[in-house]
Amino acid sequence: MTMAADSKIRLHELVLENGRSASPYVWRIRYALAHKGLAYESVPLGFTEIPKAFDGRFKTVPVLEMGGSMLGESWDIAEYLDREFPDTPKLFSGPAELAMVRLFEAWFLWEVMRRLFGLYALDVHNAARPEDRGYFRRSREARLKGTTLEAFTADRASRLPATREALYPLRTQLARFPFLGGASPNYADYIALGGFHWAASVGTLPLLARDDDGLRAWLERSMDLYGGLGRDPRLKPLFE
Ligand SMILES: N[C@@H](CCC(=O)N[C@@H](CS)C(=O)NCC(=O)O)C(=O)O
Repeated sequence: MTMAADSKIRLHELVLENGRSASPYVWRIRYALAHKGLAYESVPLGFTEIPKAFDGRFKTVPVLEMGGSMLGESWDIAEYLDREFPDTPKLFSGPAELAMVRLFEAWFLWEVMRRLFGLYALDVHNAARPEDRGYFRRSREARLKGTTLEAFTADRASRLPATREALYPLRTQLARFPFLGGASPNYADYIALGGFHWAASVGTLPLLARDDDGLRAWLERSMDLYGGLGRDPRLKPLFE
């Protein structure tokens, strides 16, 4: 598509020491932009660069920049993209789909992302740019009421069975449909994929069992989407 120079899209992202974009929320928007066929320029930031980059206006990424304006919060960005580019494939066919995907997100955050943090909190620290590690440790250990990242994750392997079990609803859905969204991927797929991208970007403990065929087939299919957008030799194995 052609766009006026000032309507060029920039996506502010969070990168690790190896340069890989790792935020599950940024990945949602990477997939949302690909779904809509929108080209963009990536602006890589480390944890400690985020507050400075926006004069304190945004504390988290993704931040979408377009036509001189900035927008934070992945949900706001997704809805904005559907509004602003009505002639491109829709992320949400209507308010009912949007509401159901929000329910999916609430479930995924509570049941899956929380558990992934329990597995990978120290791995994120170790994979972050060296200059960001102190901030990451301080901010996350404060959330853990002073428990160190090392103590928090020391017994992490014992949490794998419950984490794998928490993914059961995904397997049920994927036994019926090729994607969580049905015949083709929707924003629920991008939310879940974001979580797996995060785990695979940092995780030194494989998340999934070797025989998890349902999730494996979906992940293969999903990583291939949009010209293999998710494929990256820097990814760590998700399967043991
Ligand atoms: N509700 C926000 C959450 C975004 C978020 O938490 N981003 C994280 C990266 S995964 C971040 O930018 N963290 C910065 C920090 O921890 O200082 C959204 O949906 O966009």
